[in-house]
Amino acid sequence: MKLLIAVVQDQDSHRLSTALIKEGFRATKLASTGGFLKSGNSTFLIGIQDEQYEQVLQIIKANCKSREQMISPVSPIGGTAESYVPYPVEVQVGGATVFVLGVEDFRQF
Ligand code: 2BA
Repeated sequence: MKLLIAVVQDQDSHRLSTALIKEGFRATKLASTGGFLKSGNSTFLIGIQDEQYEQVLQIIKANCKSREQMISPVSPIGGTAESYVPYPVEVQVGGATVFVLGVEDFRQF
């Protein structure tokens, strides 16, 4: 068994959870915040059998899009002036960041 931890953009989270349910997968969606952009994203915990791995990856890939996002500069008052960037910077936010963990045991009571 595996546990997939998938960080996806909020714009894709409803579509992804609908697609997972439709294909018979169970998932838990957590509200999360990206450490860099400090904006909301969604983290899915998806418990699957090993042989379902490729199918779930395909579902995530098909439902999560990569997007460009602008970061506005924040005045460094009280912060470090060296890291201050005085103009907006564009970053590419991935469709999904997926961590794959082996599950030692799984119980439901
Ligand atoms: P954020 O941390 O808000 O990062 C959003 C996007 O900003 C990243 O997209 C990346 O393009 C850029 N970025 C992040 N840290 C950066 C840095 N130190 N310097 C320059 N650019 C930086 P993604 O890489 O697609 O990540 C999307 C979200 O996935 C992240 O949101 C974070 O919530 C999660 N994530 C990505 N890598 C992770 C990791 N290694 N561990 C835990 N969460 C991760």
